[in-house]
Amino acid sequence: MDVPPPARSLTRTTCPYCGVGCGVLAAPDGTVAGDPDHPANRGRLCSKGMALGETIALPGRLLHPEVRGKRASWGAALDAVAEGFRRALAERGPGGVALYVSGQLLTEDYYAANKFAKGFLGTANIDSNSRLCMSSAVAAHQRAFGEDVVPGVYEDLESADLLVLVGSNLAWCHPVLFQRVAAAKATRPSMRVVVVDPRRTATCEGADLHLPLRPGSDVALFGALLAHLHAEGQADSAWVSEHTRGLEAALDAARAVAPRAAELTGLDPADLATFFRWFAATQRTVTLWSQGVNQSETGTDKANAILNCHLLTGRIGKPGAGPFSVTGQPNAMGGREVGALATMLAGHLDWERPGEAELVRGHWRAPNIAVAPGLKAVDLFRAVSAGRIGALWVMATNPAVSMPDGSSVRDALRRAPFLAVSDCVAETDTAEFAHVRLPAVGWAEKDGTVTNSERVISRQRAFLPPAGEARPDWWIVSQVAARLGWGDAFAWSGPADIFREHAALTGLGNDGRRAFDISGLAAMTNAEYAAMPPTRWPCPAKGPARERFFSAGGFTAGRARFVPTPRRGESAADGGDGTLTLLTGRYRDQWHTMTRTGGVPRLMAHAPEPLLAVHPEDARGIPDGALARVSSTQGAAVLRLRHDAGQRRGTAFAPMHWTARNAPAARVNNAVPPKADPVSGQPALKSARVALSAYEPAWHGFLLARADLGPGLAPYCTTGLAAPGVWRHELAGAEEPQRAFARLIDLASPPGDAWARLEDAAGGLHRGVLLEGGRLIAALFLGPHHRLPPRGWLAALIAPGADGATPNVAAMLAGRAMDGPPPSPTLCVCNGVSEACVRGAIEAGARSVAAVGERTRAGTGCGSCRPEIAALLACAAREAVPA
Ligand SMILES: Nc1nc2c(c(=O)[nH]1)N[C@H]1C(S)=C(S)[C@@H](COP(=O)(O)OP(=O)(O)OC[C@H]3O[C@@H](n4cnc5c(=O)[nH]c(N)nc54)[C@H](O)[C@@H]3O)O[C@H]1N2
Ligand SMILES: Nc1nc2c(c(=O)[nH]1)N[C@H]1C(S)=C(S)[C@@H](COP(=O)(O)OP(=O)(O)OC[C@H]3O[C@@H](n4cnc5c(=O)[nH]c(N)nc54)[C@H](O)[C@@H]3O)O[C@H]1N2
Ligand code: SF4
Ligand SMILES: [Mo]
Repeated sequence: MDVPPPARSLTRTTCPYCGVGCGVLAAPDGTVAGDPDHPANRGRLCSKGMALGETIALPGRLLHPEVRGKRASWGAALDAVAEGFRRALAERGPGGVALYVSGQLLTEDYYAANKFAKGFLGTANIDSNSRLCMSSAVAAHQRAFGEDVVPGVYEDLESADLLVLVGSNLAWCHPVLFQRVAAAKATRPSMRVVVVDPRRTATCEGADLHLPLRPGSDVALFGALLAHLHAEGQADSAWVSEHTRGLEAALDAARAVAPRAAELTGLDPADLATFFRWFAATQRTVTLWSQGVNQSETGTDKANAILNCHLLTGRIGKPGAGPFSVTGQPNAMGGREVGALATMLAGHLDWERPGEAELVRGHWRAPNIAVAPGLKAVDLFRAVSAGRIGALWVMATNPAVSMPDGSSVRDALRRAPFLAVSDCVAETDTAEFAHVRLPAVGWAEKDGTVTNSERVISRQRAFLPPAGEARPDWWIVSQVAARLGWGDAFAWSGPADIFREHAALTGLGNDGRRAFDISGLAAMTNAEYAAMPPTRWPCPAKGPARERFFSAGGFTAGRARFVPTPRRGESAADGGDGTLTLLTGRYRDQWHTMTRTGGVPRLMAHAPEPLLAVHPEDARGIPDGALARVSSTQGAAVLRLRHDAGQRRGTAFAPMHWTARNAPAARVNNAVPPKADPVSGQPALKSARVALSAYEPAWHGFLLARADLGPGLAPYCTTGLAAPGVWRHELAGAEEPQRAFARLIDLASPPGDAWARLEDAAGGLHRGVLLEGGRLIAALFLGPHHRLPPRGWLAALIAPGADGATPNVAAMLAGRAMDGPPPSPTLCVCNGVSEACVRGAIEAGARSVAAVGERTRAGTGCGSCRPEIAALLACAAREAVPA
């Protein structure tokens, strides 16, 4: 294996978080900056990207292989994985083994895993967390175009006159793209932005229209739009007749829903009319969509309903016009390219097209190529649960948290006869069940490529040596393959070898028939690969390269297809039956299951605890800040309730991020049933029907300490960093408060440590602070009410290294800061500016985001918080206008 020499100067690499794919300049000391030359971000980074340096040296890395909980050599661990698979193959055949992989693998890792499974294990039971993420978009592209292709590029979002964002919280989930859009709109105010989302998100700030539709009603909305566009004579008839088929059937289905559009979507008919008018009148229209579309029982139809509108108007693959599915993970696109989903082959080749499986078999010299699709994620874990999978290998994903029906998935993992987990972090909810743990290199150590949402392939380059004994994922796969007797086919000396093999595959039998063709990169030398600049596909060995697809037809299927999207069983939202629709999703500063972002104190400051947002009138009398339970037929979760007038009536929103490590009661996927879209198999992660009730513990409390005391302190327990070196546990429990207080004091300190206490047993009030050498080192507050003294100033006192005078114990126990402003959540994590401080600046006369920035520095760093500052300004402006 070639190991690149450690970097001495700045390394050009790519952010490992979202699918925007920002270029990063990284220094060996871990300092990062946006790469001014990268086409995706031109120097920008969001809050998560800016904090990458702080994730590099996080504790908790998996540093060496482990077999059954014990440290093992690489040889022993690889032998154990090979043996696990050998045995399962012998007992059950190729259908009895499986891999579950991830859009966070590099293309080279992904290619290796797919080749191993489909070519050599002989099974297509390799699915990816992209099933939970992109599979509805993939299926819709395939149905419409005959191939999974995103036709446009990011510049189209900037040059559009109308940008429609559907089920996308771009401001938080693709922040740099959102900033590009905001900048374009600022220089060209005639550009319009419409947001289609049941809740009012940060993305709505500055939008011209927000359509808070009923969850799941996107098919009706875009069906009605199709009928409207046709009726208004907006069809590009010549283009449609030359390049498409199936319009009449799609129109029939659309006309059936159109008259009921307002009723079905629950939207104001005037807003609907405005949207339809704008869409009809604007040639340069981009419709961008994300998980509010894909993660639905009608996800594929939703996406096709959007594609239909673009096909009818011929607005596709043109500057400023086209449908645009944005990818979530850094390499969601790369995974689709290598075909590492159970329903794909490799290199956009397909079992269904005659001869293509044979091409792949030949290229791989595969003895035993899979002949048909394998199990999709939900079915895969069901099969594990039913004992039909003898060996499972999970790479770079945390299904115990991220899959719906969380408790069944954990049961399945527990029951698997053999489970290998490759991760860079030691203790994940999934790794808990592993027989073998394999340490993978982390972001700063990885070397390979990723493809972003606009088909740009970028290099991730290592700038640090591997931590401990960690190894690249492709290498781990190749070593297991070698032990199973397939070493020749996996004898790569580095990622460049794999990339060339992958690139060559995309040219086989292609001749312009498939859009995905990077055969022009197959002859790259190692040096060229090392220096490869961001490169958009296609890059065919023969024939023209191009920016966009399909403006002049040329669909992989010959003609594009209008897919009829009749209304089928969308959930009856709006709480008519007393239940709410649980929309789950993301927070601005957290990445999925928090294995990296959760370790950075300033990224925890924006949302220290998971919140359940509901409209105040749906709160069932439960006060803001109290604990609430949501329960479905599947299971339940407990979160802190947040009244939010921006939440559509009949819906609730909860983040997907918290885990058994940091908030066991708040794992929302315990309440999400494993229902899936019938076409794509993508789970409906945004439409659980839940009942809301008060969660009434005997006591509420918090504990601040210089150690993580674990997630088991109380039935409700969240854990997070409140300041560097200070852990904050939010607690609630059923036992008698005095007992709980004594128990927690014992847990939090060595016996004999003297806590200063203030207790009122009759009132259920118990407070204690622990000092060491005049410095505060822990605080425990319990009370009968969820309203407890603020934590921020206590956390600041506990922080190791924080200087300051000996604190006033009486004031601390009284829960009073001696001086200083009341604490409030941190809005701007770059400059540590609180929401209260921003409000203060607005009260003092700041009237724009820039003016707030001048006074407070908020919003002058990465800019991720600007939408929230704008929201506070808008709110203040509304309050200032007399009713
Ligand atoms: N900060 C942060 N950024 C991320 C990630 C992260 O973990 N954290 N993850 C990345 C990944 S992998 C992904 S896939 C993307 C996801 O990016 P997004 O899809 O933008 O994020 P979500 O919050 O999952 O959901 C988007 C919105 O869908 C809305 N929605 C729910 N149901 C419906 C519906 O029926 N119709 C419509 N129109 N809208 C609906 C929700 O209210 C929510 O605001 O983010 C990527 N970026
Ligand atoms: N309720 C609900 N559930 C959801 C969603 C939702 O919106 N709502 N969204 C879904 C979507 S879109 C997604 S993409 C998934 C994401 O869900 P997951 O993929 O389960 O979440 P991550 O925390 O990103 O898990 C990645 C794991 O890989 C590890 N890792 C990082 N880099 C590497 C590497 O290079 N090699 C290896 N071997 N390991 C690595 C990390 O430490 C981490 O443990 O969640 C899905 N689940
Ligand atoms: S927008 Fe943020 S998370 Fe996404 S790639 Fe860029 S810096 Fe990374
Ligand atoms: Mo995703």
